[in-house]
Amino acid sequence: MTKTLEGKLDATGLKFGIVASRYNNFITKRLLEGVVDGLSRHGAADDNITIAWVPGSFEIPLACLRMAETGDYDAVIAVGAVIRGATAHFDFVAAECAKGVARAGMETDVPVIFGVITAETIEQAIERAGTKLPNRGFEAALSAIESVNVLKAIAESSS
Ligand code: INI
Repeated sequence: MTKTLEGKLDATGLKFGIVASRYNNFITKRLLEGVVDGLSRHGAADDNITIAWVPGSFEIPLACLRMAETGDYDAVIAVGAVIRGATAHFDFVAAECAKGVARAGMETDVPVIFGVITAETIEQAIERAGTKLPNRGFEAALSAIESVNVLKAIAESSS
């Protein structure tokens, strides 16, 4: 018989760390609002949400790793905006941020979610912060909740 494991979108009692980048903060503030809204609307208590600010997306991975290593959080969510038009080193910042966020999760066994926008233009970044497109931060919050709960379901199903 087929067994299906899924993560419920229920954040009751869960604890979240958020690492947010100040660079392009006119975008990252919107993303952060989306994350907090997404967590709260699914049952997370304000007291269970901790935000750490870093200078830019390049600095996100280490802060995610440190937060995840504390063992205080069920999931960590990275929030940043890397915009190609704004930098000659877009590819380096974006790639190192993505690799580092993935690594922080794998090394700590804590879900670390990539709520970082990588956009070709400022207009595209604005769209992804919740104008034409859904707020990427809100989506990241849902990914965090689902990931925590599906990992719990996997652990509980093992015999
Ligand atoms: N950081 C970003 O988060 N987004 C960007 O678009 C960006 N640009 O354009 O350069 C950016 N650069 C800063 C970088 O993340 C580091 O903070 C900096 O290089 C110091 O290590």
